[in-house]
Amino acid sequence: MNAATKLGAYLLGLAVLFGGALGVGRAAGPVATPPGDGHTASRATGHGSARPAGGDTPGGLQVSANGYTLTPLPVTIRPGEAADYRFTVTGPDGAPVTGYQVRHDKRLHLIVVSRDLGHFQHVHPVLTGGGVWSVPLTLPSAGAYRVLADFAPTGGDALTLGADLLVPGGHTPKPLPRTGRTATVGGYTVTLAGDLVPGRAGGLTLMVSKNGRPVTDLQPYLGAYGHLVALRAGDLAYLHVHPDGTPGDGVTKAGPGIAFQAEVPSRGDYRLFLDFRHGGEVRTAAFTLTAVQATGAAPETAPGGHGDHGH
Ligand SMILES: [Cu+2]
Repeated sequence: MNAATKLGAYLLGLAVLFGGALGVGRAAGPVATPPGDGHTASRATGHGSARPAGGDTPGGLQVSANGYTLTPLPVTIRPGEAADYRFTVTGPDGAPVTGYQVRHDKRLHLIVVSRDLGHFQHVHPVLTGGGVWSVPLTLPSAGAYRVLADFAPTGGDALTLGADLLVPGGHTPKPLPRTGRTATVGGYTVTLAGDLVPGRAGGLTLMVSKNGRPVTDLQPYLGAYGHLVALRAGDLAYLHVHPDGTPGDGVTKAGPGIAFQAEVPSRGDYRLFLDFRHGGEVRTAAFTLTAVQATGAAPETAPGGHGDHGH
């Protein structure tokens, strides 16, 4: 192969790669949901009481589930430049869905995350005519991203569908940040207490402080004092976590602790993103946490990996 031929083959390869990715949403029709095997304890909790998409399959892994398909509209996103990201959700009848339930203050929650889990955005697209969702999106760098749409059609169950989003250009993936229980963001320090135990709902509490003082006047955001998203490292399975209590219920305090119930389907590393609002601004604190088998459960080898797994 001479240089020109090689270059041509390379470009053709790129075209196939990117063309294929853009075509995924359109090409994928409704897929049959495989029956759950009844013993994988993956109760990924969505907003509300919904079961995850695809029975016991965690949410976010499929572009199509239960007859609903996430279809991104073609767009080329350049690093650092705002783009209008648009998509539809088609229903079992093949038409774009226009009726959605409001959950956590919104009809649809969109998570955009880089495949290496280094970049995270939680945005709320607006529903324009014809069932087309639209959101301005700026991504910092080239690479592979995952878009996760969390919604419940009117009269239907909540589900989370996921699609790839590829930003052309050179890209150096970063390793998963080390496990840890303290995160800092914008002058705030957030510490995490509690464990992720596969197959068992467990409490996680995130304590927010600023300049060494506990924050006790958190502001409600999306119907809670915090919004926690957990994504499994390796496949970005989406585990939306329930907040414990709601602002104004007479029991739930506005900080410094924000409590959640989380259940993960398997051992391994998860990246947790906490959105909280204070001083009129929403900030995101991120943690890497390893889900470990409960003491006394069937013995399993501790997962290998990076960072400190200690607690
Ligand atoms: Cu949201």
